[in-house]
Amino acid sequence: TGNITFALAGNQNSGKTTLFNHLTGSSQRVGNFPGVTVERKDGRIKDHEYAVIVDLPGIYSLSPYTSEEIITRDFIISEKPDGIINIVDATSIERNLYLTLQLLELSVPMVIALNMMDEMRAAGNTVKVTALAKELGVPVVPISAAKNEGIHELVDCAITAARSRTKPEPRDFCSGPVHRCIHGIAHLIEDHAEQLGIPPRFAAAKLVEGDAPMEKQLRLSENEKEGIRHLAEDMENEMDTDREAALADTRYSFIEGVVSRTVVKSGKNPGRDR
Ligand code: GDP
Ligand code: MG
Ligand code: K
Repeated sequence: TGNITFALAGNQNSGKTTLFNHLTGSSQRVGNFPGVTVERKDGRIKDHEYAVIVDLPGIYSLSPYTSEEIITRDFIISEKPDGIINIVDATSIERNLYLTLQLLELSVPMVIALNMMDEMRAAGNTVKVTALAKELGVPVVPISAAKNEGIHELVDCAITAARSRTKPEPRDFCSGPVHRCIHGIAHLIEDHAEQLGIPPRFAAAKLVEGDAPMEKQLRLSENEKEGIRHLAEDMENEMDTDREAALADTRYSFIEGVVSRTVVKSGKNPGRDR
């Protein structure tokens, strides 16, 4: 059967450390990611000693703005973990799903650990977990890291996804001009991206955002860069907004749709998001 490696990824304050401690108990090792002072912790999952989990830094996106964000995407792209456990704070679900959408595009088996369910319950709010999983194309396991609830189910689900190499079912997060732009660029850079093991759609979205490290990594020709510029400018003209805003708006409107169909708030205690 061999070893399995998981990456644990999520926003700051989503409960990542609390979950990591429950998963690994006392088997943690602390080091640094190569070349940077960002802490790297890994450990073996209790009762599943063949499964190693690496705690990635808390981040909000996979854009190259901070070394934490770059480390996370480089780790997933180059070390190719067998699975990602994406911890999501259910009480700030809109903001947390922004990272989730980008992680999904990395095409690695993934499970969402929907955390803080105790707080959701206390506020009288519920999440239609099965519907959420269907909308996102990956399993969702409700947990409360602080109360040690749902952890076994999460581990079983993550190991099953990793062993069966079940990748997220592709979902189209964008429509109209953004869709045309991303698909046009993905087509243009497909060969470069695939050679490097980077999913073309992920690379294309990053290029639309003007991601300089990604441009360099892909070793694009001047012609290709010109083609990308054209596609992005067409989109900007059609949308009457800049490329980064166009992409962020598209992601957030997808998320708003998903959340409106899957999160039921009682109205008593509307929580942090609203
Ligand atoms: P990190 O920044 O993602 O590593 O988050 P932490 O594990 O440090 O948790 C942030 C805060 O949320 C801490 O005060 C935790 O005790 C709390 N927390 C974590 N998980 C849960 C949970 O399931 N329910 C509740 N109510 N609080 C939680
Ligand atoms: Mg932490
Ligand atoms: K909290």
